[in-house]
Amino acid sequence: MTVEECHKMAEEKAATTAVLLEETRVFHPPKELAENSNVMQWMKKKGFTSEREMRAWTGQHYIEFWDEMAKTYADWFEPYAQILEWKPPYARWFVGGKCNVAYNAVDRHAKGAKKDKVAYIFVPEPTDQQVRKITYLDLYKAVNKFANGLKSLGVKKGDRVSIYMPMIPETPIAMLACAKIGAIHSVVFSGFSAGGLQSRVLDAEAKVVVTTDGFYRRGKPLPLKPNVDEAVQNAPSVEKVVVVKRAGLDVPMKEGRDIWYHELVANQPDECETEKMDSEDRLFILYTSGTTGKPKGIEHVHGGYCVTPAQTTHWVFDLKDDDVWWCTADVGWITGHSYVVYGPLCLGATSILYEGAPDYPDFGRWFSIIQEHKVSVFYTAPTAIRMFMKAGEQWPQKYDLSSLRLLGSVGEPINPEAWIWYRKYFGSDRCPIMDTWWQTETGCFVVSPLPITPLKPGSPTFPLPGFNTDIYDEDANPVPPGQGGNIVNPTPWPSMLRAFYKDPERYMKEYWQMYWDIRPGVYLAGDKATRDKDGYFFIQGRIDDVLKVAGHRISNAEVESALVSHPAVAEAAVIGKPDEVKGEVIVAFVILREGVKESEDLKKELAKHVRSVLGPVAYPEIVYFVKDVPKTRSGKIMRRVIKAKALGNPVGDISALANPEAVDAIPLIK
Ligand code: 6R9
Repeated sequence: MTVEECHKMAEEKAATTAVLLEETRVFHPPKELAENSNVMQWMKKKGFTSEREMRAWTGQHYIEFWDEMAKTYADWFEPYAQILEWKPPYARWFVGGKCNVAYNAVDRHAKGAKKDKVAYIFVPEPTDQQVRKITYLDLYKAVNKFANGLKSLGVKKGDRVSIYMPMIPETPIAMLACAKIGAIHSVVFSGFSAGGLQSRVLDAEAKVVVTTDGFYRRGKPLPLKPNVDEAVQNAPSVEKVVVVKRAGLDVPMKEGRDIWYHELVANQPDECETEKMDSEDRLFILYTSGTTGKPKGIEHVHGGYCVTPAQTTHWVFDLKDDDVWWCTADVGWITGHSYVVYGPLCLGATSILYEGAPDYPDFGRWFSIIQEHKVSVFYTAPTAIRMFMKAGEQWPQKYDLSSLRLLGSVGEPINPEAWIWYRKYFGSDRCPIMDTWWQTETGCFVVSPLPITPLKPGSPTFPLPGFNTDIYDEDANPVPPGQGGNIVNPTPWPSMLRAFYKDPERYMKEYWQMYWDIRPGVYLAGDKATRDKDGYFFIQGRIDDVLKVAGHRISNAEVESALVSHPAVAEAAVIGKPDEVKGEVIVAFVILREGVKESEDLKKELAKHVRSVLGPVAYPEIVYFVKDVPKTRSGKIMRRVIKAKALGNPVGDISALANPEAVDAIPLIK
């Protein structure tokens, strides 16, 4: 079948997942790759002859499985006394063990055979700037110097440090330095503006914020530090702001509070003792979007992070010693935490760290990096693939991509059309695609192929070893093939979230309440999915009001509250409109305050306002003025009904709404 035929076929298929379930194309991994894969070596050692049997056994014996993985992938200062203590909804793994993920990611390599191996190849955006190769020994020294610097500022074990930085080596260095001394990092994506940063700094009560003067985007140096100045104005916990000089911008430094990174580390020793952490000690907080406007601080721990990012990188992406790994995610999101920083470093791998956009100076940028640095395993998001599809296959065709052997996808469902294109033009119709389903909350891949799995386009295939991921109906029964239901994890795993920072009630309510009365301890992921007759998972999207815009997780409520913070706005409802490149774009329905005149300029102003409050990631592409929005009798905005009406789909029974007539006034969007 030609790609054009595939496109056409996929177009016809993309309409509903029901059609996806009829996917009959199966792509087998190259024999040699499967045979030599890391997972196959383990299976042989254990005597498993089939993948299905191995996945099932490791699910049933998950405690024994994770025990073996913890011993294989992590070094422990003191062994744990108990593998798991499970008191739903709280799990403690590797109880009594002492470890530190910075030791596993850096120290042990710098002191061993890998000390001169390159950990990061940093490719700066300005094409005239030199590529920087950072060895494990370089990384070790840099982390130690900054760890000592943080200590000199009074940062102690358990203190929170916010990191608001672009994709430069100092970002993982800052994270690892925190981990090393037992401080808890809270990375805030640099695409958030002052408002987004402020709410996260306030909630975390950060003692220190680490940032840069600016960063490069599409050839231009852009400022970042002013956002921090604005954000920390009313953040009494912040004692110091450390500024990395990156873009050569002239930024004001506040006497007594702000300090240059290079001055802070200049005279620090390059040795620093690694804190012996309890397995359950917090490693980081990462804020993510949920149903309400307030971002939730997901807490992760050292023990789990010493094990699963490395193990899943090793099994799913099959990293070998001579591989060059490139995960294009920003470190500000979970994918960057687990698969730019902790997973690959714990394995002692070589990774690309890239600062810029995929289309600058042109669409060949990523392909030229793959060619030049002989990237062998490449992991990105469907939105990037769709952008390249639109730009045309002439871009990948100009470059030698023969170094690639495995590809990956994450962040949202990958449509079969994009899957086929990715395989063909990145992967020469040869590289398997690992479509990994997971979340900020899970810390590592959960449903994903292995390099031995026969693939179906658009499916992340099966639960990984050590997981019992299932799809339940409302009564906690696994759904039959073809039927939709909730993705659940009925058993715990080492890198699961431990809590919401300072909000135990919400932790219980959002993830565990759903099945609590039937079976306590079933984790509700918040995604709908279905399985085909062969058991392949197909993800259908979120069950809650969470958007994925170009792979970035944003809640409808966050954007709505940003809109309502504008003096002209009385109320707002936000929905996601399907978009061929970004997956979804944000559409806002705004009710203006009495006396405010509607105008095109005001629409633009409101969109800009959201950008300044939350950041460019939350920019509404379309703004409509409406007189009313449909609500339940208890006053909850019915986004689902608005979306159905706006997209021209059936709205269902709306008779129980407080104001069914508001539905008629919702315009049909193009
Ligand atoms: C890793 C990450 C989590 C949500 C998740 C789901 C969606 C992620 C996916 C996918 C379909 C995949 N998602 N990977 N949907 N196929 N391979 O993206 O974490 O930002 O927390 O988002 O993303 O809806 O619930 P996070």
